[in-house]
Amino acid sequence: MSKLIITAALTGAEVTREQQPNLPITPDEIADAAHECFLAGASIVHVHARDDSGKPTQNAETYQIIKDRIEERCSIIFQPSTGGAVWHKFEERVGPLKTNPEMATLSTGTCNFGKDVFFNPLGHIEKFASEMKERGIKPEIEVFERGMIANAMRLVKKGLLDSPIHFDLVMGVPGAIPGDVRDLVYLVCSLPSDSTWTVAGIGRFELPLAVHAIAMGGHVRVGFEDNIYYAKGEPASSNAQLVSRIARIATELGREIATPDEARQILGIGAR
Ligand code: KMH
Ligand code: ZN
Repeated sequence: MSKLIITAALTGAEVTREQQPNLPITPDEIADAAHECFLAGASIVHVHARDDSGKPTQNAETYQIIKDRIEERCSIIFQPSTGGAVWHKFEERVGPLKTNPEMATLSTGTCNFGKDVFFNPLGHIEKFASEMKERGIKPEIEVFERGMIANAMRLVKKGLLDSPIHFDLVMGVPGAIPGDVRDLVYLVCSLPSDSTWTVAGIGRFELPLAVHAIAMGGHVRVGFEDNIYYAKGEPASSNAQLVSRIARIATELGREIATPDEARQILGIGAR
């Protein structure tokens, strides 16, 4: 089994300071949180930017500032979101790709997202994929439903995505695939055999799915984007607290933690 890649999803587009007082919002807060998570064992940081008022933004300059500040602090892999918020337009969502990150997310299908719809028609998906391919950015395919795996494989057939593919199985979003262990097994059994995968369990699904992924040879994403609690009714004190717990459990289970360079190697990202 390879070493474990832990991704810290620090901020997201949906969580507010009212819900989680320790949510990192400004570029310095995000960079400090990324550094803390790096020290706790994370090798990838998944980033959503916010503007000065705390509203989600896909502005390229804001992402560039965050990327620079993270790079000043540590070598963690910077993975901005192209998903943004459900109300961001396609033209806005490509913004962070202009920073030429090592990785970026790419959602390969439309799904319900709470009361909203996360809109990803095939034409948009192909444009994101070709932009990432041109810039040499490794996509992380965000899977909210089984059909999104099939759509990723269509991108491979069209020459817009290289194998092996790295997937993030986002599970437990209200309106999309649930977060039960049988759903995880179903998705993992549906992946091309040479894939790498991580799981992002939403809310109460975060911890049980993470533990199963560690045992199954997958990787793990945690952080305030997905879950703001450490335990039922107990808000987490920081993103790093959630990362530390995963590192501790993995170590107990005999799974070593990957450094950012080891994660680059596992994911086939050229060292820069
Ligand atoms: N905020 C969600 C609507 C991604 O980062 O690529 C989409 C999302 C996926 O978070
Ligand atoms: Zn995200």
